[in-house]
This record gives sequence, C-alpha cells and structure tokens, in this order.
Amino acid sequence: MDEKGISEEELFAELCSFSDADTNFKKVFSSMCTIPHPVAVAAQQQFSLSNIGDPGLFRGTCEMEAEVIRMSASMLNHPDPKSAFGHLTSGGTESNIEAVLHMKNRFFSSGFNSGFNSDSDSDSNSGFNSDSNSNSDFNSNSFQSRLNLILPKTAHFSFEKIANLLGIELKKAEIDSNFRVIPESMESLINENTIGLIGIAGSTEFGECDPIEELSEIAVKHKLPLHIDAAFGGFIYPFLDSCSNSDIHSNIHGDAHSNHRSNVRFAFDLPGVTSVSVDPHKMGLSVIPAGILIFRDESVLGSSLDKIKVKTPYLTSKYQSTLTGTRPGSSVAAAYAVMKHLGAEGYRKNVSYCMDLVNHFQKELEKIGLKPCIFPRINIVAVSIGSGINETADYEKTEKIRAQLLEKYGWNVSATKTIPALRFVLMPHVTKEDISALIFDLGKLLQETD
Ligand code: 0PR
Repeated sequence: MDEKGISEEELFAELCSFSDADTNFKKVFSSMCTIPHPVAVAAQQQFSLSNIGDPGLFRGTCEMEAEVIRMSASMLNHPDPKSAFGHLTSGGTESNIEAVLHMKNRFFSSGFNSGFNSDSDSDSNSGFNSDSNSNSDFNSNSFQSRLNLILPKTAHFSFEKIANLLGIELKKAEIDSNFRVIPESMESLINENTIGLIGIAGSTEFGECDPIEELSEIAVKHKLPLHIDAAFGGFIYPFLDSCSNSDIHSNIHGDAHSNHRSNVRFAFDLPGVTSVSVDPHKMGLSVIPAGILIFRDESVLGSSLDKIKVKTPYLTSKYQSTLTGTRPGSSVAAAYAVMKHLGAEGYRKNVSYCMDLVNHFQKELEKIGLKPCIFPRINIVAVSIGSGINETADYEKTEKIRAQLLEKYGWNVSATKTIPALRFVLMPHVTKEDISALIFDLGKLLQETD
C-alpha cells in the first residue's frame, strides 16, 4: 500500500473504472446469479457492520436469521418450520461442505452405517473391520479414505472440493436420459462405509430435479442422511406454476402428459430428507454472499454438532458451531428483506417471468431449427448444436460457437460437459428482446459454420 492515501474523488473514479470492467448482466446467459432486488441491497447496506459470528452484539440480526430459517423451512414444506435448525452460509459450496461434514461426524457417532445390510454388498467391504469401533480408527487416514458419499453424476463441482477436504470417496450414480439420477443406481452403491446420500433439486447443467421421493425412501430404508442440494431450485420449485410451459411443450414434443412441473416434491415433506441447501443469492434475488443450510431439526445431527462446537470464551456466545467464524449479518438482513417484501406471491411472479422467458426462448430456437435437448422444467435450457454423430466434433463445435458468441457479439453463454450442448440460464435480468437478439446472432453463426 502507498504511504499516502488518495482522495475520495480519485478513489471513486478508480472504482468506476474497475466496475466498468465488470458485467452489468446485460448479455449474461451463463450465470445462476442475477441483479439483486433493491430492498436486499438497501438492507445489506444498513447492516454492513453486523457480524453474526458474535451473536450477543447483534441480537437484532440474529432474530432476523431465525426468521429467515423459519420462512425458508416453511417454503421447503417443513411440517413444523419452528423446529427446523439452520443458519446462513456464504452459498451452496459452504452449505454442502457443512452438510457432508455432519454426515461424516454422524456416521462415526452413530456407530457407522447401521442401516446397511452387509448381505447385499459383500465385495465392497474390503479391509473394513466393523469390530474396530474405536476412535483411533475413525481418525486414521486409511479409514477415512474408505468413507463414501453417494451422489448423482450431475452433482455440482463443490462436491469434488468436499471429497478432497473431508477425505471421502465420491460414488457417482448413473443418470437417465433426462439427466436425473437413477434411484436403483444410487441404492446399488450403498455399502457399510456410506455416510450419506445427495439429491439435486435444480441441477447446475440442466436444471433437473432428481426423483427425490424415491431417494427419500432409500434413505429411510438404509437409515442414511439425505442432503438435497437445492441451491438453485429451492427458490423455484415451490413457486412453479404447473401450466407455465405446457403449451409450448406439447407443440415441440407432441407429448402433453409429461409436462407436470407443479408439486415437485424435493424437501422436508419427504421423511428421508434430513437437510436442504438453498441460495438466496441465486433465484432468491438477494445479494452475494448468501446461502441457507437447514436441517430437519437439531436431533438429526446426533452428536455431530458437539464435535464441531468450539468454546468461544472471549465472544458474547459460549460456543460456535458454524464452519466459519465471522459471518455477514448484512446477508441475513438482505435475505430477510427480500423474502418479507416479495412474499410467496412475489417469488411466484419471478418464477413465472423466467418460465415465460423459457417459452419465448423455445419459440425463437425453433425459428433457427433448434430445440432444447430435454424439456426445460425450469429456467435452464441446454441446446445441442452438433450433428450427434461424432461427440468430439460436437464438443469442439459447441466450444467454438460459445467462444464466437462472446467474441463477436458479447453474449456470455456456457456449455455443458455431460453432453456437448450450449447452456442458457434465463435469469430475471434477461428480457425477451435479449433472447431474440441472441438467437438471431446464434443463427447467423451456425449458418456461417455449416
Ligand atoms: N449447488 C448447485 C446446484 C449449484 O449450481 C452451485 C453453483 C452450487 C451448489 C455452489 O454454489 P456457490 O457457488 O454459491 O457456492 N452454481 C453456479 C455455477 O457453478 C455458481 C455460479 C453463479 C457461478 C454465478 C458463476 C456465476 O456467474 O455455475
């Protein structure tokens, strides 16, 4: 840092040049975040000094956090929202880390995977001595490396970080033609070293929801915790109108039966679901950073909470049991503000706006002879532009078109890795005019390329 500071005028001129280099979301179809609601921004500013890592100093913010958890639990169909247990995090990654950390601790404290029937999977028990129920074994690296977490192949890359961080193996279950996990594949991977299951409600690449009802049954049967990653879908499914995309779907796919998107069951109304992660900073229209992690109640954690609880003698609280220490009260205030201000009605309008964009997007795509790879149940649309004959060539073409859309026309679009396809996230900052302009440019590029 320089010895002498610069004037405010100079400083803000500098800041402007930095912010000019950032996106204003104008041509962004690649992000799962959006422009936050103005009430969220105002609340964030009002509570900029609040740190809920030291709750006694910020009692007001803590009250708001409790209310955000209660409102979210209710949105997630919790039968008794007051008994839900959770807190705000920095987003989906931190929520997933903490959920899996608790799974790991719970696995040890509850005496391993007690619901596992060893007859059904004798091969996978190599080297595991179920009699060695002592803490020294729990902590040895060789033991930990054999613990596993079962998740869909389509799970977000945050789980790769988690595997590394917590020393657990990821067992990836197969997906069906709609990119949803196959429950039988999940179940077949369970063994005595399984610490838990993951389901996704709103997958990053395709916006799909796994068959959570079936995963819930599997979780109950095997007495395993089931964490639902609803980072994106959590603020969508509860507000999805069953009719919003049905007409266009019938036209495109000639299939009027598979268009039910209402009543997607993915959360606490299913008995096997132990925790859910949902991000206000995505479709919750709040500011960055804001995630919410909710457990059904404190008891599902067993003694895991005690394991991560640390004494905090010089703070206003006796213990801290969150992963991070200092936590931004401003994010709590922002989430509280936007949820209270919009209410379910406001979020329903938001989702309806996005689904209207999806309808428009499909109509525009048709004009250039394209259609989505799968029926877009929420506001993520994947579109294959390759021949479907040579996968490598299709990936190359997809990447080339994606890059040209940015270089020639300034459109930010992403590509999927599960299959070669362009991926468009139709967030609230997008307009129908943007979509028409983007598809027009895409059509031109494809003509030039063919
Ligand atoms: N779970 C799911 C299903 C996600 O899609 C994501 C992030 C996460 C967890 C992790 O969330 P955090 O990034 O909040 O920790 N999905 C986006 C992605 O990876 C995050 C994102 C958002 C990236 C906006 C870029 C961007 O501009 O694409």
